[in-house]
Amino acid sequence: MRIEAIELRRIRLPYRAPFETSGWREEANHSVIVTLHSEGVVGWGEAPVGVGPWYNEETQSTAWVMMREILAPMLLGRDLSRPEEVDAIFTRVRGNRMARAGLEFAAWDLFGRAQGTSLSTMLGGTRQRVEVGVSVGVQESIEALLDVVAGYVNAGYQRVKLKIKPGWDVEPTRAVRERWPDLRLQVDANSIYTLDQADQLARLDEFDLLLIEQPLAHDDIIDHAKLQRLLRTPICLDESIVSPDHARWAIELGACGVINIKPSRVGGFTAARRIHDLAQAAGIPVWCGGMLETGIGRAANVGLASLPNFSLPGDISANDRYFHQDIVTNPFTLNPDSTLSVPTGPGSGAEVDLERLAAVTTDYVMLRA
Ligand code: OSB
Ligand code: MG
Repeated sequence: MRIEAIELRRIRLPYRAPFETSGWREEANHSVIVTLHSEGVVGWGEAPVGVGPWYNEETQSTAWVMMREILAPMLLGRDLSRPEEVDAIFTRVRGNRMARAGLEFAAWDLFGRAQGTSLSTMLGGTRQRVEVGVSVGVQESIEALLDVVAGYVNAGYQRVKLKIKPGWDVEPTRAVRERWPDLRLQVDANSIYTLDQADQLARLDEFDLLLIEQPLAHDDIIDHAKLQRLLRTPICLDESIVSPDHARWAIELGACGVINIKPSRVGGFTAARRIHDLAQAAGIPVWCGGMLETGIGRAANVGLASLPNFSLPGDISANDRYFHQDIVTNPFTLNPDSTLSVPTGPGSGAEVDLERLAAVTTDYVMLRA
């Protein structure tokens, strides 16, 4: 399929409530939305970057410039025969994986829509439903946290992740565990601790957590391997795993027992599937993380999570957990068994609400071959 034109949109889509991690706060989704055009078909993608470089090095502005000046021109006019070719075309680009992923997703979606095949089928998915949970940000008080968690548990979420940081770790986790003794519970530190705080992290061992996500530095693997030897709870790496090689290194060093795969963090589905496969071969379970995506990125994540080694619930909540009004007309709703149904329509299955998209667009460019 020859890439004839690419549209890029910066958007600002407000969240229902601000989302706070150990290191930053998000008020709205600030992704770059991609539309590829070929032979009368369109493919959609999302680069789920934020305002500042707090999660990784990318921001909405860096992704915008990279996509517009470097990445989109590398695709324009190319006649692709498979979506995997996009990953190969971008291998000489250093970093900027979310910007790359936005375009790579759109290529998968384009091929899926052109061929009438779902993303799940294209990737080798084996599930019709994927288990999901909800990621709960840092709250003002333990009382407020218990109210928020109760809301999600009552809505049917059977797995909860708590954001933690020094001063907001053992006690909130204890409070949630005491109130819901059987809830599948995990925590995420977003790189805020150092190895000399291992004793504090080991105090979380008593709460029967599924995993402790990214306690140490965003680019560390070595100290995580040391920390894992001091904890009973499996460490799950998020930020540190930016490529299949990083996943292999982490597994070889014993730096984690679980991997969170975010296709956007690793440059797209081709890399995400490789990480899935090599983790599976090593007996390491994976789950699909989230970046508070719009319905476009969310549908893509659900497709990916249908692969067999996604054996833990993903951070892929129903659209209404994030937005009053998303930019798609077919939002996911939570099934009673804490799952989302995998789309069966062509491509990601997301149906974009063009009017709503226009209303939240802050910058727009159309690039032609
Ligand atoms: O570390 O998993 C993370 C959101 C933004 C950036 C990083 C993370 C998160 C989440 C939310 O935890 C996951 C989601 O519901 O999309
Ligand atoms: Mg995380």
